[in-house]
Amino acid sequence: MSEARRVIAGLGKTGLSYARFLTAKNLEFEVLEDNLSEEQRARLNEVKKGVKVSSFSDNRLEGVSEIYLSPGVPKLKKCIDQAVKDGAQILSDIKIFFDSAKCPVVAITGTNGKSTVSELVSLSLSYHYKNILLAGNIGEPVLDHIHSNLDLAVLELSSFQLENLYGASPEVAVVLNLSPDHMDRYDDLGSYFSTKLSIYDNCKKGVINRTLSKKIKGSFNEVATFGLGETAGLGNFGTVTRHNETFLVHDSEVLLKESELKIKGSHNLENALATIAIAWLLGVDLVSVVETIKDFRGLPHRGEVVADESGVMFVNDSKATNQGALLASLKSHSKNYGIHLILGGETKGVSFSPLAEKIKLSVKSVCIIGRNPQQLKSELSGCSPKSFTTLKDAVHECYKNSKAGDLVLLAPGCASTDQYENFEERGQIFKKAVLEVLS
Ligand code: UMA
Ligand code: ADP
Repeated sequence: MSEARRVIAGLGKTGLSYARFLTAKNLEFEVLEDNLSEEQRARLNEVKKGVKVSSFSDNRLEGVSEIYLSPGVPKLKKCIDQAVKDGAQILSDIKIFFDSAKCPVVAITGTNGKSTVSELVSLSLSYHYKNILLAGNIGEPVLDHIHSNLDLAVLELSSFQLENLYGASPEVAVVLNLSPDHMDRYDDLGSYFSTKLSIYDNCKKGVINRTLSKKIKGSFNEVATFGLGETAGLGNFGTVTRHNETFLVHDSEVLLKESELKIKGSHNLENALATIAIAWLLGVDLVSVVETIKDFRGLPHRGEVVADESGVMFVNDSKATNQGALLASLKSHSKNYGIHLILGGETKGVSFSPLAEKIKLSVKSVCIIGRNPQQLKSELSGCSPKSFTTLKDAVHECYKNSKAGDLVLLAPGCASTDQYENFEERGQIFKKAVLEVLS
């Protein structure tokens, strides 16, 4: 009998983790990759020599029985879709992980705040669980940890990863929030939102953002809710403001003051509340969780203060890769600063027209970056934007126009992949440019 024909679709981080996984099992495979770089070939060779690599268009996938899909490769891509119709099975790293996990899994999704909450959950539960895995969309492929002896897995899951979950059952699941993103992948907002919400389909315990409760139809063994504003009842986490001080509360019990948090902005209050709600559903004593949240300084490239010189502040929010994150960033800074905003990049099929008025009211000036500035220039024409080919030039322009009390803010509202390897590279280039203008 001939051996099953397996292909790995996409040779990024996930693809290489599939290669390691299959090689460890002594199974043969081929790779589909449209942009094979020398580095990718070398990294594949380190795992296994002589593997056949072809582009998606060159390969008709005849007789393929298993497709190990990377999240960035849509399963509706023509050759994949045809192979599935011909009987191939799609496998995903996240599903394989769920099927073999012996520990509880906390699954975290949402348009924004996933990495922040995933990091906070794994940090704050470390007093209670010895071996915690933090992996998934945060940048760590899950398959590399499949044989680890884990007490808890915290998985950040993108909508792309949720597309192929097929009945996986997290102990606790949360959709932090929903706003437009990835319209280059989904037919409409409804399909993007329902993919995100599918995280609740088979979960045991659900953490629910109260503003989304009408959209959520799952039945759970246990539920906790979170959101800004007053709330009552066990398992409900919210905020109360008295005499200009905001408190994070569980039912009527005060947990901490907003001023005790190092991460700023109302979006981070929501992130803190979601983290505490997850910990509560896991039955963990909340005191150490709250202490960890108070100490947390935030992840790099998320509202990161780069410099505060001669009264002008520079903030790197390169991870604000969609409009929801851009708005959160503006909201947390516009009361206290005159903002010079740098935005732009890969718009992922989302129009900026609905944001034009809000941006205009929140900022002093707008600089557009990115390979194709025309769309943004026209949709944001009311904000009189200037466009720049390099981020460095945009930083120079913003600084030139700043005075004490102003803020130069990189919050692109777009993906970085039109000009950079990833959001980290864009953030590093911003930080370098800031140091240059200040030197
Ligand atoms: N490729 C093709 N043809 C295609 C599409 C892709 O050949 O039609 C190839 C690319 O040339 C590339 C490879 O596929 O070599 C990339 O695969 P991938 O996009 O799935 O990327 P990975 O490196 O495997 O990273 C993925 C996630 N990327 C995406 O979902 C786009 C990473 O999330 C994640 O950290 C990693 O798996 C580990 O789980 C990044 C991301 O941008 C941070 N996520 C999106 C987001 O957060 O908005 C969803
Ligand atoms: P994700 O992993 O979902 O991209 P991150 O925690 O990396 O989320 O944050 C990305 C950006 O989203 C941040 O730079 C910030 O501007 C914004 N953000 C973080 N948390 C929230 C939230 N709860 N609601 C809206 N925006 C948020």
